[in-house]
Amino acid sequence: MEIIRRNKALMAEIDRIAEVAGYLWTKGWAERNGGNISVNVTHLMDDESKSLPALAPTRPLNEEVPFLGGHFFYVTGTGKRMRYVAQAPFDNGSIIRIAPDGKSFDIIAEQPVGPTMEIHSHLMMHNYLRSIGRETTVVLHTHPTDLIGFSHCKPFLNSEHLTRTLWSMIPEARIVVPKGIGIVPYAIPGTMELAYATIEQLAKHDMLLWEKHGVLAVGDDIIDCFDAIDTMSKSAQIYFNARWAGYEPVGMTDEELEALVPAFNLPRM
Ligand code: 2HA
Ligand code: ZN
Repeated sequence: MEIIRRNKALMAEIDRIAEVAGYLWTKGWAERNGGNISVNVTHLMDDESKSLPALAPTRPLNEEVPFLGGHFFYVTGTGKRMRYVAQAPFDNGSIIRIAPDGKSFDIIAEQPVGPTMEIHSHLMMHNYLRSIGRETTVVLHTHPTDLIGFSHCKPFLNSEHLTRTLWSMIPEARIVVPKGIGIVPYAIPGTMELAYATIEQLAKHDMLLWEKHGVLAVGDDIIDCFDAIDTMSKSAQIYFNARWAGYEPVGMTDEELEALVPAFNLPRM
């Protein structure tokens, strides 16, 4: 569709989403159709792209998203594989337009690819973040093996303990994820129960561990969201490698961790 392809700013963002989808696959975080991405692209839509006709019947939303009325999102498709999103983002995802009343959406480009099963929860997250005045554009969900591993160990199903452990493996972890990682108790994928529990945690954290399922990151930039998860995954690998080698890693001390706050002007959790 020419109208979309002519929009250079939008296509540049689609390219960055495809780049990250490729990383998710090569990292081993995206088995089969694991994971999903939604990005608010409203600021990148020109008048022509905004008024594209619907490609499929209007779909109702489970929950109203009044703060997203008239917004546009690129969303990965239901059942689609990240490795193919990387190659062909418009065969494996689509752009949707939220109705002005925030009660339904239309798929407008480029093909009628139905959005991820997590669309209702993604939109509720975007809506919640806007409702508290944040301009967050990205919700990235993926299945990093090492971080999911922590959620199978009871003591780590505690946000403070898990955050402290991951932060203390390398200084970058606290610098890149200053609000730490929140825990969302297990709930069936795609359900509103999972969506509500997720929103509760987004009040405090920009990265969440979905128990026995995956990780979710929100932010203003898709590459930054990937980098945040990648950094925490690196910490997880250092921790597990030490345990496999037979020792408990020493970890950075409280003083060492604390000194990062003024040095990098970090917000407190
Ligand atoms: O899209 O990862 O959480 C497949 C999933 C569901
Ligand atoms: Zn998932």
